[in-house]
Amino acid sequence: MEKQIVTPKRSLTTETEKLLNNQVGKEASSSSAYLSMASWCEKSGYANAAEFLYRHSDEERMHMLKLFRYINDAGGHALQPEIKNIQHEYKSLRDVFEQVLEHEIRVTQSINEIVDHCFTIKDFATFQFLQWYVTEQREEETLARRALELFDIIGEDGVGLWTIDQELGKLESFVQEGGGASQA
Ligand code: OFO
Repeated sequence: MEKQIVTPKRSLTTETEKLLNNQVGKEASSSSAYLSMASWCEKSGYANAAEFLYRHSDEERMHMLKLFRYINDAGGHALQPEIKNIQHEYKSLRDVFEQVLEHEIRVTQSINEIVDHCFTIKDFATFQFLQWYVTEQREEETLARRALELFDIIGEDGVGLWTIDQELGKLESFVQEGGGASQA
């Protein structure tokens, strides 16, 4: 009997597809968490912190969509994630930014695991695609760390919180202009 040759329809493995969809969920929940934080900051009178987090919520949605489109382009099936357990109340402005930093560190670890997986199985196309996220995470962690440092540098007493809120409004341009230590 003649041997049948099966041509694979895609190089994306099921395992990689699952990991990428899982990351879609993480980016979507980042977007939702930052939106919720933005709302809390806005109603608490921290207008600049709110704007910062509204922008970041949009950015996270863009991160999600970039992955989403990649999965389908690579022959997989991108799945709309379900977002649950959104926190609506925060102890303080500092609590918000502590959570942002913890969140970004978890996302970096998750990206690193997928990058490692892709390298191991020699999926170099996805490995290369993910380099954008590697760079992005480094920037996002720097930004979150700088935000948190403001609380220690300025102090929260008196007009401290008001000043911190003002400085949060300038932080992105400061980091983009090379104020972050990650620019080495
Ligand atoms: Fe998508 O970078 Fe933050 O989480």
